[in-house]
Amino acid sequence: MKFSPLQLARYQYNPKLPGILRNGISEICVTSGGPTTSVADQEKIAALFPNTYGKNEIIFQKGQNTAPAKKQVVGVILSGGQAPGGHNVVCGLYDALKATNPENELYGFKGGPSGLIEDSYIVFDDEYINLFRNTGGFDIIGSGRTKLETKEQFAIVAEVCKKHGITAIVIIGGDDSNTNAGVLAEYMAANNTGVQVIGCPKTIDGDLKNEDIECSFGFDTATKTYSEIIGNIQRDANSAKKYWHFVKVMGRSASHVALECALQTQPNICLVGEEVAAKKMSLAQIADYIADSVAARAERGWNFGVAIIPEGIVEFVPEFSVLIKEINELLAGEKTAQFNALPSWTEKYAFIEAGLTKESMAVFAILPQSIQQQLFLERDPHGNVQVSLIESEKLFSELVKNNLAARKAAGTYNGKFSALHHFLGYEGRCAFPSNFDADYCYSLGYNACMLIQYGCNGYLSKVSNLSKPAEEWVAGGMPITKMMNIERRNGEDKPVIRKALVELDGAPFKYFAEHRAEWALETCFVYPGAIQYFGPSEVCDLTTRTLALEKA
Ligand code: FBP
Repeated sequence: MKFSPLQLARYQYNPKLPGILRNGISEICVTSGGPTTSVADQEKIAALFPNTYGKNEIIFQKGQNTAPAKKQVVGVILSGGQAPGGHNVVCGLYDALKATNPENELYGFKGGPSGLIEDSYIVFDDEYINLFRNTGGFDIIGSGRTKLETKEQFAIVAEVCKKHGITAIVIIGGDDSNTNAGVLAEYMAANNTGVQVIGCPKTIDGDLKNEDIECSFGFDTATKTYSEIIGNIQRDANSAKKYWHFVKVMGRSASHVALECALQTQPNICLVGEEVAAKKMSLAQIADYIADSVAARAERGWNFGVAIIPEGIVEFVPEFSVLIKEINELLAGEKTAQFNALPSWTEKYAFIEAGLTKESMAVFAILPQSIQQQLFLERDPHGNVQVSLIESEKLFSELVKNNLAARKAAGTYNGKFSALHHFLGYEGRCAFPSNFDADYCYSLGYNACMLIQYGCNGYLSKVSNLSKPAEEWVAGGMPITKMMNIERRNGEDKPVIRKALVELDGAPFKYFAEHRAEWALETCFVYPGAIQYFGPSEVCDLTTRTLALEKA
């Protein structure tokens, strides 16, 4: 294997732990933050989780470690999309286990939750773990999107644990995976398996956060990576002065990533899905809003600019959501085959026109043909439209182009509009973790081991006070049931961790809203540059603007 100089240098980096976890293991004791209740639907959640509901918050402090000195065999899985820092969660967990008792063992189940079901694993040792310290990716054991949610699956997991003498499982995942971790914890307790379950908050989307979890890991590095690229594009735009760049950034539903990138780079436009939904904006209104900026800048002779589009935007546009629902119904069951058998797009178009309501047809008609075809041709195995594949950056640039053509015809616009498109997603998910993510993730893993030592079950590893230097971070754990409420999923009431969307009365959005009119007209671009791993702390240890504003 060949290693880059940066990878070799990163192996030597010592992630910073919260001050409290820097004491020797024997000097970490527990204090209780008091009993907890779920954020909503308390009675229902309490009834569903009789063994794990209402437990105390855990906070670690300096003092005599009173945890029973029992040997631990722990299993770990990575679940869902990659996020920078996942390797460090595993490394922190491994190091804490070995520091507690060199006999402790860590099993890594391969390929995500399915590895646990299929009993596919490796047992970590120093040599293997050392290859992954402070590196991006999830390739240490791989990841997957299988959901652990049925009683049958839980029974298999309990069997696998029994077979290897596993005493605890750590699930590193997003809101869904940690919801399932909570349900699995309840199952393990109800069935007296003696297996504890601990979760760790992961996702670049940033939508697993609440009053306890200040941010999910990976968001920091991914948004810094995207912001570097957006900054570079902005500098190119400002140099060549001839293109409008439409940049779509990942974030399946919430717009945290887009908003954070906008706060870091100050583009001319950034759409925020949650605002679009709140204002019930139509596609035409959004296009008009962007075109206003293009036209105003053109009047100053600036036929260039940058617009950030969140990946999940179209689902927030009410008329578009209705259109998607109608298309899904139009092609339900055998009708897909009927549609596919039509020989030409003209005939397909007539079929669509006959099947959609007048309102949805009006929305469909203004879409560029490439998007229209995408909606009907690229479908998931259930026959549904694959919304995440819609090239919304192209959709909006095309709608803006048409809007500007109408303005030109009316004599109100006389600029030039030439658009380029980018999608920033996978580029950011496996980057070398920033110092923040390297430190935060290592701390989450180390802390998870402490929670296991102290017998916790159904807890999320919690490291907080993150806008302060790591020395001042607070370490502990929060019962997963505290973050739950009841939501309707696939026609059923389910206990789930509430997904955090962008809050329109939150400080990050408010800051953006106060400045965006100026950014839309002027050229206020900021060029953040690449993540720095070595150098002054004020450059290398910066947190996100979102966290800084939320905690200001
Ligand atoms: P998680 O919620 O599992 O962390 O993944 C989020 C994400 O990165 C989204 O931003 C993106 O839409 C999606 O994963 C892409 O998934 P896939 O890797 O399966 O293409």
